Amino acid sequence: MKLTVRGFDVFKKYLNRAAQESMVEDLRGVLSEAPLVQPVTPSGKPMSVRMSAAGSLGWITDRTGYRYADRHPSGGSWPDIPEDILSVWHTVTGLDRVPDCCLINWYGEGARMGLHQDKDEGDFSWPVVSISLGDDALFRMGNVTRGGKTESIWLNSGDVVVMGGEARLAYHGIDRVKHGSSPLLRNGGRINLTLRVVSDAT
Ligand code: MD3
Ligand code: FE
Repeated sequence: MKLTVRGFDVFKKYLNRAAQESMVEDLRGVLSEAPLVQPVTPSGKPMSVRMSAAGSLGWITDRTGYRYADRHPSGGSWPDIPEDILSVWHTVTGLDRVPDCCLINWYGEGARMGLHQDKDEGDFSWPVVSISLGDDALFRMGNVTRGGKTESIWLNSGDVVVMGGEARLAYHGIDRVKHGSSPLLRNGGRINLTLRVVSDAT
């Protein structure tokens, strides 16, 4: 089932339970090579979300700023993006181009992500694809400028969202996660994957 909310295409339950489980298995492999880290914003504030990445680039933040980097903060290169994740990207976007980054956001109890825009990529004409796994999350969508009315929807395990066109630069965030609402991850929590084209180079 696909619905469109403010230019965001939401595919409810795009992945069935078996597909979600095998994706989580693949991610365990990725995270054993590139462990989750608790990022710190340039202001020195630790984020409540823990992060890692797969692909040629990962998004990182520390005291010196936000950026895409070709290495994990501990120095190793990022693992490849698993095939089943790439396949979701190609199918929902219809693009041949491979994403540069699969950012992995992990939400434990109480984690959230404030309203922000994603502006560290080189070309905003490429869409961003999000895959939700695990606990239910309240996703808030705003406007391309700060302020104004926002709209919220629940994202459940297996949902896929495509942000393209106008929606690509809209403010968005995660207000809360219902800890323990999904049986997918043994100890609860939520994983969100975002697939992005970062560099313009072809
Ligand atoms: C709208 N992640 O990693 S996914 C992020 O659930 C991020 O972890 C949230 O925002 C999460 O930057 C929301 C949905 C999403 C992802 C990227 C977007 C919405 C977006 C990029 C542009 C516009
Ligand atoms: Fe974002």
